[in-house]
Amino acid sequence: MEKYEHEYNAEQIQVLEGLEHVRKRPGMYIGSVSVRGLHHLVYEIVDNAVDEALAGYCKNIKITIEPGNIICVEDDGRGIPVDIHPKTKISAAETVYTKLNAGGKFGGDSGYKVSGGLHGVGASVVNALSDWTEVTIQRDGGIYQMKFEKGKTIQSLTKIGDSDKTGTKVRFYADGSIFETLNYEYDVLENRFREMAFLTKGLNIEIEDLREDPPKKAKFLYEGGLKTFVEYLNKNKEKINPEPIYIDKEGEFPIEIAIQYTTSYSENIYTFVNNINTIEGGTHLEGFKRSLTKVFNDYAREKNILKEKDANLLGDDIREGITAVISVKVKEPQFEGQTKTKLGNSEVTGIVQTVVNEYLSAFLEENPNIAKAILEKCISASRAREAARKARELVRKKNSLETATLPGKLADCSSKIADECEVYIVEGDSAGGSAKQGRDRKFQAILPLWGKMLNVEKARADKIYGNDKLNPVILAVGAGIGNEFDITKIRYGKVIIMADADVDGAHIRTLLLTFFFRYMRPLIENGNVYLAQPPLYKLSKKGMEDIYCYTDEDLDKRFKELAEKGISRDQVGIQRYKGLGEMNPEQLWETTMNPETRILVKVTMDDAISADRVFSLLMGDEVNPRREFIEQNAKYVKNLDI
Ligand code: 1YM
Repeated sequence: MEKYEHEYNAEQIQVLEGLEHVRKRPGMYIGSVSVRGLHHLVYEIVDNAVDEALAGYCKNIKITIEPGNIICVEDDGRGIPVDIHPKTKISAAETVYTKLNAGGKFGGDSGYKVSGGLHGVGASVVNALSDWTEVTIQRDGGIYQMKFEKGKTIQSLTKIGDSDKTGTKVRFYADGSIFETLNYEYDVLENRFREMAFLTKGLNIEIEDLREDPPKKAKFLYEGGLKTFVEYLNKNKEKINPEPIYIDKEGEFPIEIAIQYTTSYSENIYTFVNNINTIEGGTHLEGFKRSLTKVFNDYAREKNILKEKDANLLGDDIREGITAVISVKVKEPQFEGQTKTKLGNSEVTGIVQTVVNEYLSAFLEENPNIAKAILEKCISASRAREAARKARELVRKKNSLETATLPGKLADCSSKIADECEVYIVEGDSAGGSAKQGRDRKFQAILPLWGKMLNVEKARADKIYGNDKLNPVILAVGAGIGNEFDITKIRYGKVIIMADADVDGAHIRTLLLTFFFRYMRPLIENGNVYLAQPPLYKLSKKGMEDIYCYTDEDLDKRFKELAEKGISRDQVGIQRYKGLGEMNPEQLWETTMNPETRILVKVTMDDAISADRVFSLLMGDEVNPRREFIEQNAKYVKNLDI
């Protein structure tokens, strides 16, 4: 017995060391300590509740952001087991919250719980990174509670009452000494929970933000699963098949797929493995693509839509205008790739392919009109691809004739080291002129654009290559477009859009961002795209250095500071900048281009799904949803962050 007592303590010490390591190296467990990592804490706890829903025991999950950035997650599942765990000699619930990797469900078959990578690292990591955590469990007729501070048990699991209900409630307050911010972003959480609800048919997820008065809240429950997801994604697009093609099959492993074609030119396929967005794709996507290409080609041949002399349609042609969501549940997923979001399990390809083959060929047979409409679009995509190839060759030939492959308007920098180089894409010739004179020509290049820009949302690739506004951008960046885009070839580490802070500027910014999003997406994903922030005001007074203000809040703050020094508003001259062109080269350098003093906003794409929706909404054909969006977001539009 003595010996056991000793081992028990050793175990406990090991537990503490495990969580201590989480606190020392949080990035290893949750990716980062930015707001992203903070949100990760919420996902970890909600994941446990969703697992309980997938196991068939939980119907409702509620997430509350309480005032002061406290998170509360509740579910109506079985409740985390409260019995004493034989190995650790503490309750199962306390073990889950204090032992690293215990979240992998030692209580029974682990089902589809994901191990490894950033996901599923479990409740103990949340506990370790929280100032305090409080867990309340209703189970076996009782209410049980335990409390922790910075991962250490303050109160072991204790019965505090009786109840005939079951469920788990977790409240935690993240540790402000670990995270850069404790401010949860409601919109980001709402998007993720909507996605989770789409992915888990029949699960009711509610979110409420009590930090605001009145509280923000949303409720997601989709009986249609991925079918509803695809309808949501295509809300602002014109559909070819009004009802999504829908596959839901429990075979060797669960496969759920929804497909809807639109008249747009982009391909939007989102894939998930165990509810995790596999951004880099993998074997499930591979199986899907192979099947799609084969089934459509076979059908087109059989029905003589493709004649004997015609070449097969390419995958790219068949996927033009497609919106699809693929979700598979795999027992032991292997995640590969740079961000560990690429499914590696090789057996998945063939299984997905077989399932899609069977459903899709049956669907085409039963819906000949839809099949015909989709194939017509594929064939015109194929023709456009051929035209694009010719356009591209023409551009290449022309460029090689001129020997220089760089656009004439580009004022290049002298350095050739991409990492230290920047290109400013500037609206208007006069601002371009100031920028050229004001820049540091060693590492800053200037590309002036003028006139009306092509809306890529309404154009195919063949129109892009020959376009006199976009072609200089493609050549300057130097890495191609679309499937041929090669991030290792970019000529500048920073691609900076510099446009006026007015409506026209916002328009050109959105057009360029749409172009980058649709045709050079890795450039955004890799964090190479920036927005320059020119000042809105200049304050000047004799004997005082000029002060530049970048926002209205900034202006108020500066006036307050001046007032403290006894300088009143009417003693200072205030100039409002309407456009970049109003600044002389020195001013433009000082305020907007000098790396020491400028403000750059990095364009990030946390969420390709919302970005796609926003772009098709801002740039597409449907007018009403666009008006709605602009009305709802008017105050944010100037800081459009996709
Ligand atoms: C608000 C967070 O954690 N719910 C939750 C967690 C568990 C169970 C039910 C559960 C699982 C099992 C059996 C099982 C967990 N249990 C464990 C462990 N909500 C939340 N609801 N009974 C209940 O998997 O066999 C880990 S999580 F390991 F203790 F079983």
